[in-house]
Amino acid sequence: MTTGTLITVAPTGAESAKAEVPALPVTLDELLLTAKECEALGAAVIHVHIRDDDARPTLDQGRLRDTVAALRENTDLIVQLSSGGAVTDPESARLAVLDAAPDMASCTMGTVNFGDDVFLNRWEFIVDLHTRMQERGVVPEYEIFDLGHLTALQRLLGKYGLPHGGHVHVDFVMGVPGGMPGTTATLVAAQQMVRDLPEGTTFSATGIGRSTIPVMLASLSAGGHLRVGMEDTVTYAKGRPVESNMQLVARAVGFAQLAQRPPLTTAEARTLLGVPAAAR
Ligand code: KMH
Ligand code: ZN
Repeated sequence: MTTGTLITVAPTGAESAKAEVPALPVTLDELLLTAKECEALGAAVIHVHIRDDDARPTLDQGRLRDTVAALRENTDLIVQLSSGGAVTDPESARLAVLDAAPDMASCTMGTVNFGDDVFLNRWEFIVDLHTRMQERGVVPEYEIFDLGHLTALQRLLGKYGLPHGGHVHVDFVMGVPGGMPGTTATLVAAQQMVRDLPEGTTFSATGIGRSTIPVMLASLSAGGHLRVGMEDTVTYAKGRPVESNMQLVARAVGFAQLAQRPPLTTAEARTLLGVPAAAR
């Protein structure tokens, strides 16, 4: 593979508590600072979950719109809103995320046990999300927590057609307790299954917790791209909490450069993913 590396930063997530992880960006100001610094380091996409005034996960429409606008104003990053939210969010609020008109949104391809919880993604809900994104010109990133989710994606695309922009991009979220493990063998199995998807399909990978580094190395060597951030890991090394999202992006950039697959610019990432240039 000669292509560069698409680096996505997922800075916040919905699972960690600010009280336990003080470095987590939860306010709009904290998010913007993180976004600007991660872009300067080499990130091209930001996967966004937002929090309320009490730092709890929210899908509040006004906040989502303000966040999209502020990220567009202050960065050239591709803005990808999470439609996954928190495990407690209702389907209606998750679909309404699209009303904030992001460049991209996540679309999880099936239900998965999520630690002690269940991350519910019914087939009809997935179809709704996919077809609404097609209608509104939002580019999906298909989140794959288990190998069967790739089979579901093949079925979705066969029945309902390609996403907006025509390019298919998936993200392997590996190492969730209840999903596929964050191992090289599993990443290779997932990569093999990507071959059954439309030609040119690209993949990123992220490993939760201690699978972060093995998954990053496996993905780079398999021609995949990277997602990193405090949504996925809050430990940098054994006994060392992550200091910032920038620390994780900087490490990913270093690995990508060592692999001679340097970070894609935001413009290159837009071309790869079929996301139109930002309207400024
Ligand atoms: N917070 C998880 C329950 C996504 O962003 O689309 C779901 C998640 C996936 O993070
Ligand atoms: Zn997420």
